[in-house]
Amino acid sequence: MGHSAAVWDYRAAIEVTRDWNGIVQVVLRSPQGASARVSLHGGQVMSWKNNQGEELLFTSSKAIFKPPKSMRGGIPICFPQFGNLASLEQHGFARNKIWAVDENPPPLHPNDSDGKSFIDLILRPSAEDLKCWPHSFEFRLRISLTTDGSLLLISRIRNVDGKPFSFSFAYHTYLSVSDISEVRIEGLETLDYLDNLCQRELCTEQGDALTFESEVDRAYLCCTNAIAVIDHGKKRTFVIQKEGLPDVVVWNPWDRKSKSMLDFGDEEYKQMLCVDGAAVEKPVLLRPGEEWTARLELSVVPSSFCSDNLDMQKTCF
Ligand code: TA6
Repeated sequence: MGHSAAVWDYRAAIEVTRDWNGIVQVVLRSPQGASARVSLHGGQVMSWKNNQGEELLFTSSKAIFKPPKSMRGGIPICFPQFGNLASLEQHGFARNKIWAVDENPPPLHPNDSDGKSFIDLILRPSAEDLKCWPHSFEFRLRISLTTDGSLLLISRIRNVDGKPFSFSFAYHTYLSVSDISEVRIEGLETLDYLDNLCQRELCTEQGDALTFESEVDRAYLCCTNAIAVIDHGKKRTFVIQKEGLPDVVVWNPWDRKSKSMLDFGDEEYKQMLCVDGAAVEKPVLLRPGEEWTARLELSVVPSSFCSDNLDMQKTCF
């Protein structure tokens, strides 16, 4: 369990519980009252609340909390593939496995620990996993809550096999919004994207902020390392900052697809938007011994914030 000596007793900031399936959940708390709940099922963030106890992530009222299926909501980890492009299950197996607490993780930068309550998890392939994806890996995931209530996810995936392997990846992030008609995304303007509703056809985003009037399922390519999801209805903006993740997947199922999902309410598309830090266009290649790191920081600021405040460096060259 992660903690660091400080005025705020991080040991008290971490609570271990079990869900109704007996699976361990860890609750991280910040000094001002924010919290994050993580399940060892899938290494999935189930909840992220601000200092006022407001839930910031979407969870379907029809979510199925029974392994191996991942809960519809929170932040499922999509690895070793995003999508259903190969023999693996949709979005890979990592989100359907029971992870373990990593008692002795290789050190991260002191900034990744100082002033944060965090938990370190690890996933290694089972014999069953190796049958369907014959590559030995260690996937270390650190989930942190900063003193100001931001949520930080750091994935470190190491090839511990004797041969190279490639994978795709996404932090499949279900944001809770007031109403999808009140939401716009800034920071994706003019970028190319693969349209999953048109056989991954390559398209180009127009010049204005992205708004929503129908189903959207797109992978934006070579994105800036920060984008803003502005929710006019709640007068708040999600700021998504990422490193090592060149792409951003944006998904809203809208009405027809919502009705086709058993673990999703017919009208729930109005209250959610998936904006995923991802590496999906170009698979990540790891040679034996190499490690890949992907960081995602989610924070919430008052809605006066806009993309002018974003650091708009591109993540692809
Ligand atoms: O976000 C893109 C996407 O691949 C959509 O096509 C949709 O399938 C969504 O992920 C949810 O996937 P899931 O396997 O969690 O139902």
